[in-house]
This record gives sequence, structure tokens and C-alpha cells, in this order.
Amino acid sequence: MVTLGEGDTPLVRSRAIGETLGCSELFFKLEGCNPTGSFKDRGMVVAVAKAVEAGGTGIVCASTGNTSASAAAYGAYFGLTTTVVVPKGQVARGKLTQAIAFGARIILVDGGFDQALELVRGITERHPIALVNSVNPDRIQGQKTAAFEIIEELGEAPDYVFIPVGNAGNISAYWLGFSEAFGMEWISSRPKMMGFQAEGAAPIVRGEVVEDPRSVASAIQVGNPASWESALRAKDESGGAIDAVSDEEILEAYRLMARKEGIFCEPASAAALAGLLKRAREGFSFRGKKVVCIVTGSGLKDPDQAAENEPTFMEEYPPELSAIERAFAVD
Ligand code: AN7
Repeated sequence: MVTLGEGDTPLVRSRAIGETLGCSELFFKLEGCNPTGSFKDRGMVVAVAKAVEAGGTGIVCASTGNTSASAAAYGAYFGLTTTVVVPKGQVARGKLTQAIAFGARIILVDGGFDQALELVRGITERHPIALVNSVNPDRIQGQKTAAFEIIEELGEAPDYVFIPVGNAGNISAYWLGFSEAFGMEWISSRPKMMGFQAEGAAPIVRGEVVEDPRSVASAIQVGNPASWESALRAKDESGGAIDAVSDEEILEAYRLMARKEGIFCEPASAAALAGLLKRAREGFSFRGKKVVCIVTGSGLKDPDQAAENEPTFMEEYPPELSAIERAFAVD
């Protein structure tokens, strides 16, 4: 009854990168095609509907950016007061722009995501405001639908799911979705969950909290993931892995996906493909395997990143046919 059109995102077959890996069935799940440009909308619509059902009038979240954009949109749609608490100076421009446009109250804190989350947890313990971070189980229920869509499209589970890991809600949600599908005998096997953190923000890989997480992938700058335990369960139960990729590897994948596949994602999303490329370099064979990379958010979220990391190649000519013709001249 209440939707901004989230979900049913495209599962696009790779035309170039899969072939270079000898993987004939590599797919990209384009979660940037959700209404606010990230996967967060899947869970947010459920969390916010449930908050309204419970008689709430306000929602709050901490965020590295996408959760705040999504909460602000669904808050506006449901007529709620939305407050977002974000790390000052660490949120990509497009995401903050969305929160402003949707009319959310924006609180900047001089700290990281982990501190922001701690603060909003404190607030919601004391005030009747719904917490819409992924520690809210309704978020996970919404996000698991992406796994169902992949199964519907492929007719079975893939062999591998590569996915970025920040606060670790999404990898947990996918695993829940695949496990429920397996439990009802819709699929006969579950995929290996391959989660990737950024090297400078890899608490799960290192096995300890990271005090000052840093990455070019600002969305996954998380030092103490709320869903740490369930991410480890997803890894262990699926026979998968949680590993780290460097900022260089993330930016390489970011560029490759845009240039070779026509898919413009934000840096955090590129961690999934960066992870696949890393595994391939390590000698893993994906021949004959069905592999899905979850492209969690749109590249337009972080326009400064593209501008910074791409060699600017623009040419300027006077607005005259003869001048432009010179530009097309083949010599
Ligand atoms: C594009 O918006 O945590 O492991 O506050 O925006 O479920 O946290 C965003 C996370 C991956 C990691 N890709 O997902 C937030 C926030 C993108 C993201 C992740 C995020 P989780």
C-alpha cells in the first residue's frame, strides 16, 4: 500500500569483465536503481511503515549517507519528522543533498559513523522516536527481498554473492533471504557469501574494532559493525569469506565497471567487484560458476569521487562547425 517504487532492480549480465575472468555468468544487481539510489530503500520502506503502524511520528538514524537519504525520503512520504545524524565532512555530496531536499533535520557530529550510531541508540532509548538503522529488524526483513529477486531471475541460487560490508546489515539480510528460500525448498543450495570491507575499515577481517576507519569508500567507513555476529554467521554457514580490499583496488573496480560495463556505482559498491577481481588474481577459478555482484549504490551519490579520480578529458572548441569538424578529423 505504501511504496516509492523500491525493489525489482535490474540483474544485468556482464559483457566484458566476466569473460576476462572466464566466468560466463557474472551478473550485477543494480541497487542504485532504487528510488533514492541505494539498496537502503528496500528496508527503509518496511521500517518506516512499521514505525507509522506503531503510531510513531518521528524517525532517526545515524548514517554514512545512504541511510539518511533513504530515511529522509520515506519520512517525507509518510509525513514524519526525520532526523539524521551524520559524521561531519565524511558524507558524499549527493547523499547530503538528498537529505536536504527531503527536508530532514541534519545533525553533524565531529566523529565517525560508529559514534553517531551510539548517539542515536541513546536518543531512541529515551525518546519515542523510531530508530531506522539496520539494527531495526524490519530493515533486514525488507532488504532480504533482493535475494528473492535474484532467485526469481536466475531460477536458482547463484554460486557466489559478492557484496560490500560496512555495518554488515546487508550481507546478513541477503543470507536471511537465501536461507528462507532454502528452508522452503525454493532453492536446493545457498550461495557462498563473499563480503568485502575496505582495508582501512576492516574490523571483521582484523577481528577487532577499528577506532578511526578510513576509506575512499565513505559509505563503508565503519569501525564497529552492528551486525558483526550475523555477518560472521553468513560467512561461516555459507562457506564464504569476509576479506578486505584496498582503496586502489576499489577505485580500479569502480573505473572498470563504468568503462567496461556501463555501470556507474559509488566507491563502496565497487568493493564487491574489487573482491571478485582479487579472488581471481589469487587464482580462484570462477569458470562455470554463477556469480552476482551487489552494486549497492549509484555513482551519482558521490560525484566528487568521479571527478577526482578520472583524468579530465574534455576538449574545448569554438561553437563553429569548422572547428568541431577538426575535432572529428582523422589524420
Ligand atoms: C552504497 O548509509 O551504513 O554492510 O549509513 O551505503 O549493510 O552497512 C551504508 C552502507 C554498502 C554497506 N554500499 O552496507 C549508511 C550505511 C553502500 C552503502 C554499504 C552501505 P551494510
